[in-house]
Amino acid sequence: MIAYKRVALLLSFVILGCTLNAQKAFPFHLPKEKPDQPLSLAMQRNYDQYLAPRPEHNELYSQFKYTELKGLDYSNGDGTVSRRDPSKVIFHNGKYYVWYTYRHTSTPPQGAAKSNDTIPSSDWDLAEIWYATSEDGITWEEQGVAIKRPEKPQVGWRSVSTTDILFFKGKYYLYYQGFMEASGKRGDDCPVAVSYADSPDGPWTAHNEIVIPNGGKGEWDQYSIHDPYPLVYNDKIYLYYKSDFDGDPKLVRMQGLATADNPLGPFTKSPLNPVLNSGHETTLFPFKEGIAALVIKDGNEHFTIQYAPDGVNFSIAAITSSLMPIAGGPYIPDAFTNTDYGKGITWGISHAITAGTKGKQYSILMRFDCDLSLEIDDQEMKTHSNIWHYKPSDYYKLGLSKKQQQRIDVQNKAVKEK
Ligand code: AAL
Repeated sequence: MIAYKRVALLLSFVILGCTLNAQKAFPFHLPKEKPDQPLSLAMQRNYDQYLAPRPEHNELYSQFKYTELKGLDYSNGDGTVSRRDPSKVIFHNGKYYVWYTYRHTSTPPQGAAKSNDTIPSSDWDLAEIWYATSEDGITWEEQGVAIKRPEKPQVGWRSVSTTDILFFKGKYYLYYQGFMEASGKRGDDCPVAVSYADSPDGPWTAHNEIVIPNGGKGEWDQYSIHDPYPLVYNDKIYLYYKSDFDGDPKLVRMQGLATADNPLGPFTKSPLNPVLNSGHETTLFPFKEGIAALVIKDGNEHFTIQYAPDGVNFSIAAITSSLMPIAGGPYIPDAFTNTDYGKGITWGISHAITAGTKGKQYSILMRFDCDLSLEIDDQEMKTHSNIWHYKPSDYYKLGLSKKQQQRIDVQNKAVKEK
């Protein structure tokens, strides 16, 4: 009998041992590597999807800080001068260069119905591509026009906007949206055109041909090819772009990829397009062996930082808690070097389209700083919990609409009558 009890006791210890071992609790000190134990989906993701288990060590996590630019005049905010959709920043001959949509019109935007040859329909209608240079990235000297609107019926005769720069085999290329009618008349419909030059100061020669055509009938990008964004990657030009589609009733924005061996094309669109299911203006940069993307304001994955080891298949690599740069044009030292190990970014130029007041809409350029770089470790940019200290007034700014208040009144009435 005693022997039987001893065996039973021993057995129960063995079983207890096994279960305790199988169920050992997650350790207090967060393991740097994925621990070899059963993990919840969230904890598997924390090790498999993000570049480090803590944001502080995640090279693709960062705060964004903003600085007002000096040197650019906005005509006392009367809405007749606007600068928006900046390109990537390049460094040449001791100076930084940035290109952008420049609108100087007799009136602020008046909408498609009121637009004509001199009255703009939108903030990027009747626009040109201008550029500015800077010694420090904060004080900028406007140099003037780079791309004028070509004669009708050339692509872009109505407006040229939303440009980005490529340096390839000793030549400079500016890609831009070329409008053949006032934006908003049908949609924000346009293809992409390109101009080239031997120097970032021009003169620029228009290619006068569409290089990124709209998609075929019924395709996601049949109407708009926006925010052309070229990088040199895998010995090719990787040009990312945004399109607006669905429109049932609200537009969906996603991003696609087109690649080419020659900057003037032909470009081949990826059969997997769209390659980003969210975002608006395009902002991407080489990172490690792949491509990283700032995915802003639209879609299920808005306001995330994403990474594709192959430049095509993106996943969320970080979720940032601060205001991400809108239409960010970063300074990317290895944007055009065909690097096989991208170093990342620390600053750039972005825009705010909310600079004006009602009926006087205009946009301004601003500087953003961050630490999405393998070459610096700015832990101030890596903090995450302390920036949520909004004032009550910040919350109340996001107040309920009349319609929402009425719904709540109905709900309250229904609860009382139950
Ligand atoms: C921007 C960009 C494109 C659109 C319009 C001007 O945010 O996506 O450039 O056409 O809005």
